[in-house]
Amino acid sequence: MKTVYSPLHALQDAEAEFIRGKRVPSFEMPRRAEPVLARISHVFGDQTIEPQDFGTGPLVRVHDETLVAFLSTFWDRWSAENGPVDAFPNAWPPPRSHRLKTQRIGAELGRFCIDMSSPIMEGTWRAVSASANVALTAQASVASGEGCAFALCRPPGHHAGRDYFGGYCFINNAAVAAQAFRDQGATRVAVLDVDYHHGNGTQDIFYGRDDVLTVSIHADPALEYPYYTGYADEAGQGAGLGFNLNLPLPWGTQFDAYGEALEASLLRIAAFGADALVVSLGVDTFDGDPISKFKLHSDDFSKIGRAIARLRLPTVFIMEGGYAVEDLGVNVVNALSGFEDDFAA
Ligand code: OKP
Ligand code: ZN
Repeated sequence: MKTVYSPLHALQDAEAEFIRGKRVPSFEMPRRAEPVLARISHVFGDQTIEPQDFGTGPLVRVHDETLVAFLSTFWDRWSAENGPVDAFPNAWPPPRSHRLKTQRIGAELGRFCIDMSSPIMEGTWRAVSASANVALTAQASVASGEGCAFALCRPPGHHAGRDYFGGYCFINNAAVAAQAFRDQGATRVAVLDVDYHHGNGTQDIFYGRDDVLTVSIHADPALEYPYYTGYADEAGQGAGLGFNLNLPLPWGTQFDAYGEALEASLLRIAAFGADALVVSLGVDTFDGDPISKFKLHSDDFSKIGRAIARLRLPTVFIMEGGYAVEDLGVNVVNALSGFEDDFAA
């Protein structure tokens, strides 16, 4: 499988995030890419390609222009006022706020940023736009008949919504890729999110639409980030009603129950009649993941890949989460090679 990769991801290098009142080293770090790259070259040979530059056009197809403008210009304004310090919001608009325009960059940050795990630093925009270009390059390769491709995206994207960012995510790479398929003529596109955390941003972006089916298998949001969405009764709205499927699972979930949710997801996607598939590939469902509580083993990721291949759809895999850095290469590449084995067969 062809992998798209850009070393610019390393420019997003957060010193810290905040968990339960404590400032801790960020689990989402540049080092995450290394074992994945190493395992890819070991299993697939030297097949990584650099992304092309697609500019902001494809981003504003799924995000508000205000978010894209904010992210791309934030650092100059912030660092002029505060110096070169990682930017976290320290104020958020309360529900029902009506004065949303202020003259302070820090207050604007709270308008767009939903949490304290996603600081902006000098290189953030370059890393984030490279990540989106990685996704778009993989999508373009699949659209031109490649069958499948892997976008080794960092920072990840599935928590970024139409006009907000957070959860280590800034631009929703999976949504950008799905929309690119639509804009190039696909009638129906499915997004399958197997990251441990609910793909709230992807859900948000496509919630009112029936042309992009969003399916997410994740930990019960009553217990886990992103907390406020990801429940089973969120089915879409308006024209999009019936085109969002959430499959929350309890802490401790092993592959038996996980596999059943996966089968239900694949049935829904098959019934939808998708022309193309985008997989938000998080492997933080792994037993050894430091921030998660599912119990999948490394060989279970091969099973996930093989199951997805049965859809026989042109498929773009987009890297999302996974924080057990030592095992990340094996887990990610197991999913990809499981897919490839059964896709070709
Ligand atoms: C990103 B992805 C942990 C605090 C949560 C944000 C997690 C973002 C996960 N209790 N911090 O979906 O892997
Ligand atoms: Zn995750």
